[in-house]
Amino acid sequence: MFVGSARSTSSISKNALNSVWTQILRNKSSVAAGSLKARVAELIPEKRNELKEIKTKYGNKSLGEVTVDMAIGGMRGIKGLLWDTSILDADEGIRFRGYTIPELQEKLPATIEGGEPTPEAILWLLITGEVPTAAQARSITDDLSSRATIPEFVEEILDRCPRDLHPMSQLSLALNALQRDSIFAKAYADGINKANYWDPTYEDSMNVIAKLPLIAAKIYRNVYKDGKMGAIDPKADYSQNFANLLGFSDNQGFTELLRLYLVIHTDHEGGNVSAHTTHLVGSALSDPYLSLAAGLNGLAGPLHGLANQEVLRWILAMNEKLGVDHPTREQILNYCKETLASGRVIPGFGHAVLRKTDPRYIAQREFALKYMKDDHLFSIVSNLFHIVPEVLKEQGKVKNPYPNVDAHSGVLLRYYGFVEQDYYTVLFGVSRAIGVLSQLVWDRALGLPIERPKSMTMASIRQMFEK
Ligand code: HAX
Repeated sequence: MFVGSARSTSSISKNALNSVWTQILRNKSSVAAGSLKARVAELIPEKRNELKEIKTKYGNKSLGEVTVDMAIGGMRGIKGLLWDTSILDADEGIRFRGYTIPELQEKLPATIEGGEPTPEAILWLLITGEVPTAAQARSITDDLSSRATIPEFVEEILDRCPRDLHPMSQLSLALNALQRDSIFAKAYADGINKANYWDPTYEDSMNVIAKLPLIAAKIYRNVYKDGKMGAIDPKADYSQNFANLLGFSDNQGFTELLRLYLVIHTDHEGGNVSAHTTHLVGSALSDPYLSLAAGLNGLAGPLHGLANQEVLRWILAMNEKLGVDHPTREQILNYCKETLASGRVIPGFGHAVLRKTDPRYIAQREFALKYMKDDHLFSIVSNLFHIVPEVLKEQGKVKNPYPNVDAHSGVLLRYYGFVEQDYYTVLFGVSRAIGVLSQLVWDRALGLPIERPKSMTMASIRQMFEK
């Protein structure tokens, strides 16, 4: 019945598998053999067993000490979350289900020969841990296309938004409104058995991912263009459709950039603000629409995803101030120092976990070297790559002086005529949904509990140590 069932059912009981399958049928979901959903159903008993085994074997072992500094300092370094879709190493950077970005570029199916992998392919990988075949990736394209509609009232809400309401606020608003159609919320109200939570979570998550390009493009067209938007082309891939809806249908360079962009921004383990917030809100059994909207509100902060708009704004402000397109090394150095002296951060640099240049930055730099090496803004980004770390190191307090993902994306988008920087975090949000919702499906499949860490007062900390 399932693709690859002989391999993956060997270590799990047939009864467990049958029970998940029966639950799906009872739930009246239509699950095509070989589909992503069928594969998830097949993997669930295995993963539930694995978690049970980890709890039995290691449940009472310590993952590390928690110091007062860690508790006060934004919980930096505390290992307190289960997150399976990706993991971040301070020096090496991100691995998505075990794969680095260059490995993804080599292994995941692409739309064009030798081109960037597709978000559909990484969605399959993030959910199953398995590299999809081209046909499996294509099945995701088809599935997402078939789900890509938005209700008229959501369009109307967006049409009524003032143009100066930030695109991220509009995205959050639209997601909250779309929540009316949450299958999870309805199933919960109807008394769904907790063993089945993953099924409507999966359905909602796929619906959200499918609808996001429509919402995002509607926001873009309303705020910056004439409000009119094309339709989904069922033959085109997710990124091509998104590019079409935005109004960039003839811009193949932009579409290819979008594929890279949508893949590398999906996931960055569980502790970052957008991922952790989605997981936290989801842990209260808020449905995927509400959980993701909360996560995206966190992404909209300037120390997180909004940094991508801030970087370009900061670079353009430098050029304007100096009245040049090609600032000298000396001029850039002074501008960085002025930024720091005015009590602001240099956007796009630094990271809470990474201690080396972000591989997501490197992937974008390589894209720029391939397609736009003579662009004047790219040359500024290249200069900043060398100059900013010197300045930050000199300051002495920054733990990671190197560029992060947001230092590069703006100039790439701008090169292809996508110049509206206040919108850039929306693109990040569309991509981030793919990662955090993949994990949310597993949160529900594994029955992870409501999150509730312990907080302390200053008095209680004193009491602990001054007794
Ligand atoms: N410019 C100036 N100062 C910086 C800095 C930067 N780029 N990065 C860190 N610092 C400062 C911190 O503000 C902090 O100062 P105080 O002690 O005065 O509070 C000090 O250096 C130590 O900070 P840290 O431990 O090195 O860094 P944090 O883990 O506290 O913060 C941040 C990590 C990413 C928030 C930080 O590096 C920063 O503000 N960077 C600029 C904004 C940015 O690019 N954000 C995007 C990050 C990646 C991401 O999430 N993308 O979505």
